[in-house]
Amino acid sequence: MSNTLYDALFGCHAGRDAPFLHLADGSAVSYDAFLKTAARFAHALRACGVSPGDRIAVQIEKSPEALALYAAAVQCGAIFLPLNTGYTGGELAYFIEDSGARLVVCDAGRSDALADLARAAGAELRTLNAEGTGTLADTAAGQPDSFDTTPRAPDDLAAFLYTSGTTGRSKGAMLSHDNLLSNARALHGAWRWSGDDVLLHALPIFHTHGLFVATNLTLLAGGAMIFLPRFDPDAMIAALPRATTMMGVPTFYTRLLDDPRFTRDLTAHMRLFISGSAPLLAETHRRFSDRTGHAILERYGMTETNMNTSNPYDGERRPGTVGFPLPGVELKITDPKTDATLPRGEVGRIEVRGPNVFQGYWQMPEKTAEELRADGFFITGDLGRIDSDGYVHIVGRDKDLIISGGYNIYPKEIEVVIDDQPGVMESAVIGVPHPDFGETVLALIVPENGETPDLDAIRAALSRDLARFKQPRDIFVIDALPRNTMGKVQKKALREKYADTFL
Ligand code: MCA
Ligand code: AMP
Repeated sequence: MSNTLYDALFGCHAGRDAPFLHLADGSAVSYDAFLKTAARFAHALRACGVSPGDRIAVQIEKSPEALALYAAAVQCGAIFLPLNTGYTGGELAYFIEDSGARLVVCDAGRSDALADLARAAGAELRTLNAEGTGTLADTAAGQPDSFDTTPRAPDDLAAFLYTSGTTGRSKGAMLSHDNLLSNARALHGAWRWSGDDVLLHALPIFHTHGLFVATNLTLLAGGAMIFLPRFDPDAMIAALPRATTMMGVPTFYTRLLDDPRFTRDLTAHMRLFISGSAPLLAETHRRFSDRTGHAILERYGMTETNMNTSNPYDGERRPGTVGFPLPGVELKITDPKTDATLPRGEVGRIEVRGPNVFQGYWQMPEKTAEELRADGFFITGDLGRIDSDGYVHIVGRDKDLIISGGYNIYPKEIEVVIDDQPGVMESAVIGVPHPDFGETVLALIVPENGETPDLDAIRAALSRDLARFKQPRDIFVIDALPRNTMGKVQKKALREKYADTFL
């Protein structure tokens, strides 16, 4: 039997000398070398006690070895669980425990902090550093460079990606081999990816965008990536002449446009620029076209579904829209009250169905049933409409979500920490426009009667408990939160009132 994802993305490149990764120091990693590293890691995973179906929770810096660990997990039938490098110990504890991870892989700098946590959860702990060193690499070093690929069917699970929820409790989205492969295939055709493409890759590899959209697509097409550790304008400008394509969140594009070195000449040879993970302002789209002559291709996806829609490769890439459903993906707009499908032009809930839609939330059947209908349609939590030409517009969100620089933040998680502080009666956390991050986090606090909350202490508590990107950019103390007749906090009114705070 075959291994659905491994065979299509990795195994097919065995023995190929062509470059897969171009690194910042000018060196390259060939497909063959990459697959041999992956095979050694697959043996190392087995040596750590990882069996097919086990979860591997991974919080490590971006590196070729980190990517090889993903390949190794797929090859030995394990479930890969990548985690944001910014998460604190408290945040990690939940993911490790909830997923029942068999193995935790972290940077050596964090292993002391995570040792007790891993032990308590019954998981093994190994390290893998940005330079490719660490205890997992040590175990891998002596292993054979080929591995008997573990058979995996299309419906077997390949990855868990945690997404935060409105209640503040993260949910593990279960993605199957076929969820990932079918989506890579859809994008391959839609974006005309080829073995000649060289993708400028500066995204983190712990999310769908950098790991699945960018990497799986490159692997499927047999192309290469310029693999930068993070977004850095100097490195981007230096690498662009060797790239044919680039993917990024809108912040990448606004930052590049702010750089006078980012010119028409520098980008003239490029085949395609793609944006996603957050709304790309129509104004940014137009500024980009004016500067470079390229129309950014905007697409729309989610952790639970991979990519759903894309502007066309040929034809008009319409600013402010996310284009058409990808091949194999059905999309409809429904009435939130009646669930009925709405006609073109009307705003409602965006629902999607297709082979890309996940298998449910890990050990949360009720949550799964709330969002994934029995007929296979997934309620995205986004609000949108389809225009008369069929382009999908995202007009807002049905979920209380903030997207800052492409990272998702659920206000509840922050409100819970703030509400726990002395002197605080209640709080509301909202997203407001920000010139660099698109949206940023603002906290509004109502004090207990006659009290003056200590804002420094609140900031300290937030930075202890939550990743930096979730921490409010500012905190305001106000008299009361606006509420509707049902007593519900009117966040829309707050968002309007504070909209100009950072502009
Ligand atoms: C870093 N910081 C942030 C963010 N990133 N704060 C808020 N939002 C962020 N996104 C913190 C840093 O820790 C730092 O804290 C301070 O803000 C300023 O850092 P800066 O140097 O400006 O940031 P950066 O390191 O340059 O990072 C910004 C970034 C990065 C390049 C936009 O966040 C990024 O790569 N974002 C991509 C996220 C992504 O891949 N999303 C895809 C999710 P301090 O000042 O304390 O040092 S997948 C998805 O959404 C779906 C499926 C989809 O459709 O793709
Ligand atoms: P995540 O939970 O990280 O998977 O983020 C998914 C959410 O990001 C979607 O539900 C949308 O709200 C948002 N998103 C992704 N791509 C776009 C886009 N092109 N335009 C607007 N919102 C987007």
